[in-house]
Amino acid sequence: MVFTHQYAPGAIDPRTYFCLYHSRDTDNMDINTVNALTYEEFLEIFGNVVEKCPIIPAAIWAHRPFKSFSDIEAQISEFIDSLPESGKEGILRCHPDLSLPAVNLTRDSVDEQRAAGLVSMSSGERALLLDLCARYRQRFGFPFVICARANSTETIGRALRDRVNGERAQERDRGIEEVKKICSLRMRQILQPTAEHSTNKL
Ligand code: 2AL
Repeated sequence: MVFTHQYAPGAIDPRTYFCLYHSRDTDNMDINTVNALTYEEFLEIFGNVVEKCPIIPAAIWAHRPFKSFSDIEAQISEFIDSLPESGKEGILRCHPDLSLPAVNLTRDSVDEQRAAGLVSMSSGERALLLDLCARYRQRFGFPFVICARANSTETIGRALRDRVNGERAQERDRGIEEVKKICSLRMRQILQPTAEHSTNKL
């Protein structure tokens, strides 16, 4: 099975396929198309809206027909909230550190980290960021997660310096809220793939 973060070289991004072949004029029209997708197609398109967690869209598939894209987001959010603490921490662990440039990142992560300006940091700034990320991971047992597209290198650095001294339960909750923001923006990327998905170069 092919998920959104595992394209073969040269293969068409399933989201591009989706928007090329289906109308996206209104939420309602789109949602009808989504509801008509097979399970495999749905997973291809939505499989990475939560980083490396295709089990989440696989689980909410049972709730079709969806009323809207917001409904899909709400179902995802509800599913995540229903997980025990270990499940929520597991979701956080599926996220890579903010470590661009790095190998083995999904295309979504690369785009997000690049959008936050992480690729243009000086080596000194990068070393500082990596050190803080390592300290955070060491303290909590899961990575520091923040919605990169909603931040800059400055705000990420500030949040890391603040959160690295936080409490575990609070950090788990903060991280999960950021996961939901990332998910929401990935959903929008699916609707408007021309915005950034046409330029997937570092
Ligand atoms: C990420 C990531 O890969 N994309 C994003 O917005 N945040 N990772 C992270 N550790 O926060």
